[in-house]
Amino acid sequence: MSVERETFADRYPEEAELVRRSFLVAFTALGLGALFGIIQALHRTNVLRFIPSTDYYTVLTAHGVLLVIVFTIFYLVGLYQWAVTRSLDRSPTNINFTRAWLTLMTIGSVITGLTILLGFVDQIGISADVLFTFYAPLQAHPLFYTGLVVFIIGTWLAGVDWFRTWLHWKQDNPDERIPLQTFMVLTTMIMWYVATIGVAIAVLFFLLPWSLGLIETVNPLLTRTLFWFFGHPVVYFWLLPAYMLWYTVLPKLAGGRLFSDPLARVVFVLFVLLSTPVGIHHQYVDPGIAEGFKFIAMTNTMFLLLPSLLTAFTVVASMEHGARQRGGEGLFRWLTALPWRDPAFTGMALAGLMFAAGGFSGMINAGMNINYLVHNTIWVPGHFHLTVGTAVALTMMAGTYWLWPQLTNRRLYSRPIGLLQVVMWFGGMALMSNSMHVAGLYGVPRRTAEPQYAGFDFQTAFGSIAELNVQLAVGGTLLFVSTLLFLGNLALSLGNPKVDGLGQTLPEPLSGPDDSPRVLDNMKLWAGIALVLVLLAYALPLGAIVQNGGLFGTGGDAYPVSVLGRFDPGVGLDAVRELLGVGR
Ligand code: HEM
Ligand SMILES: [Cu+2]
Repeated sequence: MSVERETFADRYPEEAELVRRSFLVAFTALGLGALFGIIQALHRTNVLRFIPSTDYYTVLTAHGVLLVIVFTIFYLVGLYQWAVTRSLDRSPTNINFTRAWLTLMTIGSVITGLTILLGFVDQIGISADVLFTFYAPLQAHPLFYTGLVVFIIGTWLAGVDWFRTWLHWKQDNPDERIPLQTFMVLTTMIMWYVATIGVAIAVLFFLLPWSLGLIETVNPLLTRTLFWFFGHPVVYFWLLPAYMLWYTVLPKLAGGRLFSDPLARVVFVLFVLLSTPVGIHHQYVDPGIAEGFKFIAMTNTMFLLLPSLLTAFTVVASMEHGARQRGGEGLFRWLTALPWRDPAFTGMALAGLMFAAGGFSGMINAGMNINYLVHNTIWVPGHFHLTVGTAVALTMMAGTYWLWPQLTNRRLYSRPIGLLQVVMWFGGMALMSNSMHVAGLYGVPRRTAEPQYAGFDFQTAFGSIAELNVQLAVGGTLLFVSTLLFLGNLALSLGNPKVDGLGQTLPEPLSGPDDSPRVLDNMKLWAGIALVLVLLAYALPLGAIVQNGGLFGTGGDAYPVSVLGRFDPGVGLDAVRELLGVGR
């Protein structure tokens, strides 16, 4: 077999096995998550109800956690393991270490997942209906947080593994630039280390001790803020593997080469710097954080448009280059020269298109004042089903169509089914997310089994809420069927015979790494600046939160259990007097 046609599985059989294993966990989570997705889509639209509404939060928590923690992150570690090994052309320094972190991550996910699912069985008394944002005052069983800790430690060790492999490579290649894919992996992990500081503190020092009963109360605003410190950058943790596929694989699928390697590096560095000091933009309506800090978060957020616009430019330019290599001509006619029958290409291209739409609704979310219009409405899930639910998830599925043969030496079972699958996802999501956005504008809430509020009318400009519900249900169903097609196609591929020569190489960029300034490869510098920016954005608000509410909150009875027992008319009267400036 010629080296050209050698697959990843031929060259690195053990690593390929580990990548397959992480994909297996990812796709199991995807299947389960999609099942819960369709259940809640049909339930909240009243189309089909077979769970009691009291179980809705168990379903919603499982849906969120399985999809945005387990599916995306297991796919990421599989993809990144492939990318580091491939681009450095080198095995991990110690593959048992690689096995160990993957095992840790798996154990953590199983513990967390089971803790959530046990919520369906009331008799056991274990549950974690805390949604994927899991901040106080919602409280889960300690096993939920324990699983999360184990999982996160696993991801940290994955980063250690990749940095270590890179450092060894560097000793052997002191003068070479970091290969692009490895560069992407390392920058993503720096961002991840910075981001997870927040969630690690929240879980280890507050939520876990609290659910174990070691401390009595927590400061909800503090744990919320620490969560969103992590909760925004985590969206880039989902997104960056998709970016890696767009930058390094999509141009090849289009028949060309990446337009600019230096630009890709700049984009990843920008995410390291800009992704963390923005989390407060999820807290515009939280009392207890000064407006000024919210404003700073908003400004920082708007800067994040830059790397995404750069990406749109580079990726489209690379596609156009590919199309012209294939004989495409004209101002727009080159579009027809692209390989639209290839599910890997079409899936990624459609995912990118949806990402643009998601970017627009994201701008609305980020605007401090206009956010009030959509906050906590179903608009918000409408937005992130375009971004993580399509730009990321669909790119990962499409990428798998290309990667799978190289990990298994087996051809894909059916390319036409793959094509149908990605188009169906696009269509289903167009319907579901459109209806969510519109319903959100009418004030339909998210995260509830009973959004209809009997006796209350939602006013619509045209059409009706019933119509939007049908859209949501049909869209959700298409998505579910699409997931089944994806999983079925992969499962059937395993029945194909092994063949030789399925290997694919990735072409060099038009403008290569040597055109980029060396300072871009200085990981320590970027990590340092990122930390300084985080301090600037967070030191003061966190200080104020702790000063006002205490590290562990102000007390255990924040919720009036009975209005009558508590209400002291004297206090209210005093306040009014003070306002009016009249003495007693
Ligand atoms: C089969 C496809 C899917 C369907 C039918 C579906 C449906 C839904 C619906 C209807 C909601 C809103 C529930 C509510 O607020 O009451 C929701 C929430 C959510 N979905 Fe999906 N979804 C699907 C796929 C995905 C994917 C691929 C992802 C991410 C990779 C995702 C991530 C989420 C998250 C994070 C939430 C919010 C959970 C929360 O509010 O705590 N979904 N989904
Ligand atoms: Cu955000």
